[in-house]
Amino acid sequence: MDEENDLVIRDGKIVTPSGIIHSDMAIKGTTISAIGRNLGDAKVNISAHGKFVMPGGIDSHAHIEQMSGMGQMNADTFETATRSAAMGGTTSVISFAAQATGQTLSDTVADYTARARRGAMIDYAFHITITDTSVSNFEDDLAQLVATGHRSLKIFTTYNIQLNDQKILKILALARKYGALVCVHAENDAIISNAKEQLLSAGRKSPRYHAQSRPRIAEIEAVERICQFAQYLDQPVMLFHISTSESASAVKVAQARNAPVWAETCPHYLLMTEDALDKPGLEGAKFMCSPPQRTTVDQDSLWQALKEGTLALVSSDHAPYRYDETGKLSAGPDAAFNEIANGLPGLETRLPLMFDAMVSRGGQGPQAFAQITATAPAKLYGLQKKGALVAGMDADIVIWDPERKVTYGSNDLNDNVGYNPWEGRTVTGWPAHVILRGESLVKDGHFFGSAGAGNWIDRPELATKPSGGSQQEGRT
Ligand code: DUC
Ligand code: ZN
Ligand code: ZN
Repeated sequence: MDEENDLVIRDGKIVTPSGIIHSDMAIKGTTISAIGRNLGDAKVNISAHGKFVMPGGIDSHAHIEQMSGMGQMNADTFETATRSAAMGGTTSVISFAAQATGQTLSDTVADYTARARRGAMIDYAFHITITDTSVSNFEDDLAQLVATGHRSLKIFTTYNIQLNDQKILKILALARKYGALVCVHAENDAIISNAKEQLLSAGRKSPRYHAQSRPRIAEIEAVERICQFAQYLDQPVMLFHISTSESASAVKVAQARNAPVWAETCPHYLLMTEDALDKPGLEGAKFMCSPPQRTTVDQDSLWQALKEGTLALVSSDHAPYRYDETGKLSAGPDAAFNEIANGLPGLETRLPLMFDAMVSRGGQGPQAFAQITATAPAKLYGLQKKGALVAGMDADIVIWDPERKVTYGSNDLNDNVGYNPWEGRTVTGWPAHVILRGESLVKDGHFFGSAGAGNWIDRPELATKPSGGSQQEGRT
């Protein structure tokens, strides 16, 4: 006789890749064992009547317990960041193992592994951020790390950790050789330096000038260049945080000619404009990120690009700094925009914002939401047992209450940031019950996680290969 189920979620609208099924879902141990009716008894039964049963969110771009490009430690530990993520319905995160200058890649990954093992409450993987290719054992370390399941790298074209074109090509070639995806922060550094210099010499230093200091053309140029590099070497890349209409078009054009490129955007580009920076005093610093928020025209283009699949997914780019002297105001109350850390918290708000915009107001439906917040990131980054509600997959599940309305307050998140950039915004739809590998992590606002309970996610291979137009995989 069949063993009893550990958990059955009954009578929910189960959002699967092949459709929405009004049914029950059984979990044995850490795994989804069946979807259907008459699944038998269970040790625990949960009613999901009137609710959506969704895959746990996967946030594939978050900065945790990490130094910024400007050399500042961010505000969250793995413990605070992953608690916050879980409270917002996210059960897996890919953060960064960021190489310090002179540090070997193996030491880098060992460092971040130790931090995550201590604190992480949800499952995690790392993008290895490469900033210094001159360190000892570079290629052997890289080969070894990729072979042991670290299947994504991250590089910058700007900040003091940028790689020049020659080094970028070298990394793309190595990634191709060993089988990793390369994620890119793509903005042209020379254009930014030029714009910054002009603004500062004219005395324009308040946060609102941050947007002008990173002109849209800086992003467009670098995105186009990286698309060409990806095609030249036939090496898949993921273009991070697309903010402009023209960059989205450049990605679309590159995909049409079969360049192996994917791209993502973030809620703050879809739902904020550069007006967010234009506040009294330094208040605008709370919203400063790079690339900066743009215009409503860009927002429309990004939404369209998401619908078409040009943009494959939405991540948070969680980059947490407190609005005090430990974070945004570390250069004092008269800081110029170029002395203020870039980034805003987003792990906890990404899913409710996207559910509200796509499902409650946008008419795109829960399947499209699950695709861009869980299924696509799992596929593109090789998280083989995550991102879809199918028998055999990890039981990472969120029961969404589509009716619950929440208005964000000034300091109501569970991270260590101390402000909510979405203060005053009302969202409809809320992650009522969050389950990680069969165990309740959050229920009705109560948190049951524990530090160190998150597992590192091995990625034995990427779902996509660097040739033959297979980059279409993961699109809607
Ligand atoms: N920009 C980055 O490049 N990284 C973190 C946050 C940000 O705004
Ligand atoms: Zn970035
Ligand atoms: Zn980032």
